[in-house]
Amino acid sequence: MTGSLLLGGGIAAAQSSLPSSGSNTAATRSYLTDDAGRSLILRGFNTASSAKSAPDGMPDFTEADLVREHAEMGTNFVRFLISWRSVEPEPGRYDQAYLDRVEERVGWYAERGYKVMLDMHQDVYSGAIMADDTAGTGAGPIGNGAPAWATYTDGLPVEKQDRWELYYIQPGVMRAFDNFWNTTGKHPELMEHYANAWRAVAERFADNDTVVAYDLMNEPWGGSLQFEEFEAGPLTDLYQRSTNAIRSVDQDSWVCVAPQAVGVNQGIPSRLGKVSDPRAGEQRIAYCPHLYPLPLDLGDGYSGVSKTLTDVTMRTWRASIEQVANDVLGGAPIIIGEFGLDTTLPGARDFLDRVYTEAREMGAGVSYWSSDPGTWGPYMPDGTPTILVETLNKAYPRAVAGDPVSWSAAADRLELTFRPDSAITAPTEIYLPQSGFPGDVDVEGADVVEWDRQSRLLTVRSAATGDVTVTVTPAA
Ligand code: IDC
Repeated sequence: MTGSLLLGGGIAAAQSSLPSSGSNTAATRSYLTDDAGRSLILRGFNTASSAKSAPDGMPDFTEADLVREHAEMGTNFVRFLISWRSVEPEPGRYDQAYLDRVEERVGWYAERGYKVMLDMHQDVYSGAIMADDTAGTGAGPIGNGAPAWATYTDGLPVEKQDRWELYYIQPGVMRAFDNFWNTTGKHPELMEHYANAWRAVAERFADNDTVVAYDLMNEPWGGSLQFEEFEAGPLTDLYQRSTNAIRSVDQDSWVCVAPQAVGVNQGIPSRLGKVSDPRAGEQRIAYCPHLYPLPLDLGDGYSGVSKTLTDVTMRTWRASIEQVANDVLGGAPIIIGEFGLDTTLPGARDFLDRVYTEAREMGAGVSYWSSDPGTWGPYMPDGTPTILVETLNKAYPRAVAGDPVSWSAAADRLELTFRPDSAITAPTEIYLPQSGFPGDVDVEGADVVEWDRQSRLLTVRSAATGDVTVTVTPAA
């Protein structure tokens, strides 16, 4: 069942409907920019799944946890989970105390130079939907996201399932989505509420330089509408309305759109429509898809047949993602909003390296799913690190004062080629981990502004007019 729902025929479908050249998509790379105009290379986590059903909507993640993450992995980015049920607990009433709590967490990130993307998360529509408890097993809420007042299952059944994803095709859940997208014609108000909830969030963070992006909806699901009917229809419509609502209060933050999750997360091409940004100046729409190759999600490792299938997924996924970012969204920057796996699976390290390599080549930001303790995360519940900590703690350029052309990193070497922009006065920032860069560093190709061994941040400047290549190695 899972296989046929998520992928059956998916790989073949993806290959047959890909643009045959595929190569027109590789050239354009664009980046979110900070207030100084620098291109941002974003690396971080989703924080956190624990927020989904917490009464106060906050993740089980302390400032001390952030201090540790920052020190041990050098992240500069977070996809921070928020939810519609917390923003708008009653129709038209926006909970400012909830937004205060979000803002407090954003402050922790701000203090350490991070950028934040707020993710309006949902899984299986809403925590207000319960699995039918006919077996008397105490079946509880099955998902999270929408407030109870916006949840209309019309009394249709929701039977208990073994995997959370399978709830998506239960009749009651399908109907809740059909009502949200107004496919039933009975609830035109729900999408309007959703867009207005975004306006309330954007109003709060419009002047906050740390919040750079709004991820409009986690893993959209169309109910009885699928693929083109859904993506080019109500999904694009919701994105446009939410973008317009955000722009009525916030001109500068990026708006992130994502495709239908099922199928597209596994490599099938998306049919999302164009979302236009009404702001003056350049468009600030970003594309934020997820990557979950099916074999890994089902618990196979990255080896043998599973690796072969995963590699096929990776190729079709990347081509599909770049095609939408470039051809549909007009050269939108890409952030991989989620990818993740059980780090104890065979080949997990290879898969992690593979994804970060792809992301680097694509010029894409990455938020790993997730920082929650456990075998998928960086730390176990008792605080012991998993392989993630070491695997993610690599050198990377964080903010580039010009156009990044390419970069690469090894344990004790960072190379960045970029075209300096003389209008940007802030320096280029490069993160260098303690492991490979314990002492002084040699820098070629640019002038060092500062090497701060405490924050592990190297800042450099170049007045060149063409491409420059900066090479950083530990001092001999
Ligand atoms: C998962 C959590 C799991 C929870 C489930 C449903 O890890 O504990 O029971 O959500 O809320 C996604 C989703 C993301 C998932 C993640 C891993 O966006 O919410 O978290 N995932 O399954 N899409 C594909 C994978």
